[in-house]
Amino acid sequence: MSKITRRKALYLGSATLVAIVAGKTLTQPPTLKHFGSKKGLIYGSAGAYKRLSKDKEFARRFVAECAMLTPENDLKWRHIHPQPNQYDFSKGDWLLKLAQRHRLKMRGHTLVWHSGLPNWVKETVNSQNAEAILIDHIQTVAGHYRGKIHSWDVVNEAILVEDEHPLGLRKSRWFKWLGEDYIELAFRVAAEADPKAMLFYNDYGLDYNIAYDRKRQEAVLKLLERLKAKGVPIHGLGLQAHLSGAETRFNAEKLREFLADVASLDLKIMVTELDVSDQGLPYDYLERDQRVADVYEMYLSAVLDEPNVIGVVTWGLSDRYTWLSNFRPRKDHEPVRVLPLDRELTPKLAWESMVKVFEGLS
Ligand code: 9MR
Repeated sequence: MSKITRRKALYLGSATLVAIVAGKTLTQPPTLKHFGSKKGLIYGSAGAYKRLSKDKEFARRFVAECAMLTPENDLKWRHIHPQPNQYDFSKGDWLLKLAQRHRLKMRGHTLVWHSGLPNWVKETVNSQNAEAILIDHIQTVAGHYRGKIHSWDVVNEAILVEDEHPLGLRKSRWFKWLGEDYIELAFRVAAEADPKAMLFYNDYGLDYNIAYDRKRQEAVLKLLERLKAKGVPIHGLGLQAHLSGAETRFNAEKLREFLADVASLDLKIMVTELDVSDQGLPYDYLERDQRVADVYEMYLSAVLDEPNVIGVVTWGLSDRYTWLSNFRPRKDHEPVRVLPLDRELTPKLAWESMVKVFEGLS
């Protein structure tokens, strides 16, 4: 089959599925936003200013398909706080306007992270000034977007079991400067700066039934328990869910147990950065797309069983723009096929799998 014919076959597949699930009652365009909202879920994607502002076709599709936008990079320290006394909200504001114009909710990503720091932080921050600098950053950034953000990833990736801290904490710069308390501090300052935003702890490596992820789950759960016990204003856990099409060690029941433990702390849950790497999968792209789609379906059908899950955000919408092109490229140098839409913005089997799960058909 030629590439074009195969693409048409996929597209027709999607159209047929939509017709089946929608019957004659389809009054909205068949988008992930539409099918998500029927299940009471927010569907969204990460998007970067440098893509959404330049690629009009992509931006149009983005706002049609998504009910939520997570700025992929533009709110990170390096971008928004490039110099000690200089904040740059221009790109974040542009994304917020786009979101507001098309009624998308906006996530905030992220206020405290070991990565994405500008050089001045690495060069000038120390144990003496770290607290004041962190507070100023959170007050200024969360304050700037006060009332406009659905949920902030207040602290991102604070667990790293390899660092051998007894509680599994990452020995990041913030940890070295301020100890574990930097986490609690960040949530308290964010809550004051934007009392309406939901405040999330966000992390990766919580998905599979492997020793590494189990240890990470345990450390995250203990961290959440400590925060709740201290009355820290935290409202949810973000599961990044950077999955792998070649990884088979998945156990839906065990994942659900973890999510139920999180939910029992009175926390909401969101899938915040979902994608499925196709590294190690066959070249043939019907087969490849099927394997990737199966992982979307397997993962989401397990996660969405948990009633406290409120939304699903993919880390990009179309294979045209994904960090996995650089981070997990294929050995055969073929473009990666890891997101719901292909590079031409045509729905792939992964898109269909998401619809199936949203429709309760899986
Ligand atoms: O996708 C993001 C990529 O464009 C950036 O270069 C990178 C560094 O800032 O961050 C990527 O997004 C990460 C997210 O912020 C946190 N979780 C892991 C994501 C993928 O690395």
